[in-house]
Amino acid sequence: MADIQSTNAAAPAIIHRQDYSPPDWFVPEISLDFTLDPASTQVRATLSVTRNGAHERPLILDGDGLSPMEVQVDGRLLQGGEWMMKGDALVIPLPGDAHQIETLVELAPENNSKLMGLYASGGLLCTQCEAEGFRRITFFPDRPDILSRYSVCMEADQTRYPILLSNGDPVEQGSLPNGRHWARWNDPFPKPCYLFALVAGDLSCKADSFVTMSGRTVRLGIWVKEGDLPRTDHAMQALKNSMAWDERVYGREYDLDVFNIVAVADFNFGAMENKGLNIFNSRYILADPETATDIDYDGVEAVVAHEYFHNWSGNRVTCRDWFQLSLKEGFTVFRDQNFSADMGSHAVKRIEDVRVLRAAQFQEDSGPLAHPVRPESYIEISNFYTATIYNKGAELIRMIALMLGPDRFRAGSDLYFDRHDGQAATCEDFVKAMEEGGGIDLRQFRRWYEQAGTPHVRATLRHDPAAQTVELLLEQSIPPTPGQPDKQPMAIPLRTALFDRAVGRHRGETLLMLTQAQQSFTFSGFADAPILSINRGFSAPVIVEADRSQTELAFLSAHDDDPFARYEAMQQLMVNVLVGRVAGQNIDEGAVVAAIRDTATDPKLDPAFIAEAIRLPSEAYLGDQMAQVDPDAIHAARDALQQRIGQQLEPLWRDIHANMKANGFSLSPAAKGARKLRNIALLYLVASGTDDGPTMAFSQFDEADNMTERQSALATLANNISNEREAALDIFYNRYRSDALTLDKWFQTQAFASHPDTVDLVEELARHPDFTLSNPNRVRSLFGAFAGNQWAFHHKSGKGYRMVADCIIALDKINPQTAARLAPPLGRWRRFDEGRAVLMRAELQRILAEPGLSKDVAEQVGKSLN
Ligand code: 0A1
Ligand code: ZN
Repeated sequence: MADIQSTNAAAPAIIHRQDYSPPDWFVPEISLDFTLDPASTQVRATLSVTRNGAHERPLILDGDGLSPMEVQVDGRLLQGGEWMMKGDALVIPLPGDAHQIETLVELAPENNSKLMGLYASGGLLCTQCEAEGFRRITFFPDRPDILSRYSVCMEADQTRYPILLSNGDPVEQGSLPNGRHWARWNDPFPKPCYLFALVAGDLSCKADSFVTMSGRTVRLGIWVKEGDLPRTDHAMQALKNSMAWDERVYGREYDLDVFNIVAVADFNFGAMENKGLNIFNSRYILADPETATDIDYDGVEAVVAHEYFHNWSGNRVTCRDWFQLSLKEGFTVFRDQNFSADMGSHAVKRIEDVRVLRAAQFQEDSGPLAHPVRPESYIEISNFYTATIYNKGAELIRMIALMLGPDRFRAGSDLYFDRHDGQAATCEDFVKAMEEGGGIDLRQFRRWYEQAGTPHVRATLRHDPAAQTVELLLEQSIPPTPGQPDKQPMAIPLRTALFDRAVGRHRGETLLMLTQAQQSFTFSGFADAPILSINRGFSAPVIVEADRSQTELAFLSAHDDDPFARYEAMQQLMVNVLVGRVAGQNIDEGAVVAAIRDTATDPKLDPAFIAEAIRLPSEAYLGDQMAQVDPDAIHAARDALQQRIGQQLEPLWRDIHANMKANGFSLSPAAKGARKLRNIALLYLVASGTDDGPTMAFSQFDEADNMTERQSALATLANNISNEREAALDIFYNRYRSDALTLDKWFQTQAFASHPDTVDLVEELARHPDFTLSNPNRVRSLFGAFAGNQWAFHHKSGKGYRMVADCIIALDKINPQTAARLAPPLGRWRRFDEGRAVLMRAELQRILAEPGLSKDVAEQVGKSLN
């Protein structure tokens, strides 16, 4: 494979954080004129530019695929030779310190399959500029530390595009000859160009209003296709709740007279926080009981909140450069997590968030793509919208909030927002504001931003009966990650309690700060050895290794008053049995079955919590606990245990399934919890192999008045070979084939199924007439779900690897961003046996040898091979 290097000879440029330098030119004002048309759109941009300090460097305007049709300076048309192209950038030498630059370019939005810049989606024209899409619309210094006031005029066909939206407030509109019309919008807040947006289309508005804490009325609009209007209620309620929450919890008020949201069908990510004009992937706006699961409803609420919260954490205070991305993303995820917890259950939300962190971020942190929360370098910034930047970033803020307590944390956030309002800031600015506003020294804590890798904490408890003391020895280690072989100790806050076996309680929780490689803490007054409950609430994003017997874990699973720790004890009980069995030990499942029975029958517990606690850990999580992942053995062990739990507690599952059936649909936390528990009961029943399992699942599928129960029954059926499986899949397809978001569930359920033929089924589905590479949601539903299905994807034939690699190669020609996001599962080859590792590497090498590969995919695949 020696010639691979030479086929990709031109090494792409690496951008380094240390190379940051302030801009040579500022752009305080920009006026944009769009003559919109899907085949040919003209963009005239007028920039007022000012020189930053004394230098003689020319003005350099970024472009991506643009060629200037005109360049003017101060009203004079420049001749060729008075400007030049350097790569994709436009270079204009300028004599004075302040000038007006005008450029004209032409775009073809209907040919823009990358979904970056101005593109067409389902009859709409819309934009996506973060991170570097604005340069695909017009020539501009495309970096987040250039803040400009925007005035935007759009002209378009009145019938095809009756609605014209942009950032800020609408100021004027009018008709034109030839069936065209125009509208002008002004945004009074200076913003970076990644927050620019426009939308043109035939849209209907769900309208509402919100009165802010200072008494201003804000007009709210959610813009969708007319037929989707009935599916916007939940998003609107979530928006109003978010606005009220940010006022109450952070003292932050909305600042424009209008707040608009638009739903689009083709979108690379979840949504985008453009100032005053959020653009959403429609899956995070549209929801009704017929088509959306409870998870979908929660996703809508969380993403609406996330984008809204960015108005302060991201827009009013933005990022100086893209290395600071977690400044806005980590903080905003932390804010949306707490909002969702306040709207529902704190315990369940924390469990869900930790599950996501472990599934996505811990895997990233232990593989070839590991990077710090504040990275040092990148090739393609789109690849850095990662679980580390978002979810680990949120955990860092959570630790700061824990160490400070609510009042001092609020003092810190107030200082941060007030000090940096209207600025492009850094992670360091945030940490300093927390230190000063909250009164804390975060010198050592800063390492969390610098060092990649998930810290391991070994906890050993030593009891001295004579002295009646216990010593807790804590040892931390951080594994090497790419470019960081040696690590310094981190400051790790661990909420800890010691339980008295006799009384089933602890004597008060303490927050231990582990700051050294090894540290010991002594507690007195313990005649008997207590049981350790540590990292309660998952207070730090670390892996704890504590030697606790199955008896001790069973004790915690019954008595721990911290719901996360209680859940964790249950999970660890199950992990011990499963990992032990995969390693060939015959470990008794009695403690697991008893703990599940006791938890499921405890009347004091919330059904939503019970559902989380009694679920077996995922196959992927089990793989993470092993030195080498054995997908087949893990699947077999987990499946067998699931069956035993199903059989041994069969009457309990039948009871729960009958008792948790609701009378009518509601979205209350209690109703959602009941559905969650009922679905787990069905899963165990079917897993037990009982004769009527498939018919019970089919009845639930058939009779459900909501998608949560219907899809869950379908997913349960999809795992096993049965006539009911085929019937339910057919019915589902025929019922929802015309609704893209719901049809995605049909693809996803099959791709994620624990079925022996999943690999072949996915291959067939990729040829299905409803499968398309041009819609990112559809691609993720099939190949994203499949690559997350450990047993199926790691089929030892290597067929799964080949299919995903084929998809990446084909998609890269259309949409590199979405293609690159499918690569990381192939990069985990070091975690598998030699046979699989060789096959995975071969696919990575095949991708890398592809001529004309995007830098998005080249970066992910290249790093994965190193
Ligand atoms: N800032 C958005 C995420 C986002 C990033 C890049 C995009 O381009 C395709 C789109 C969205 C957020 O955090 O929600
Ligand atoms: Zn965000």
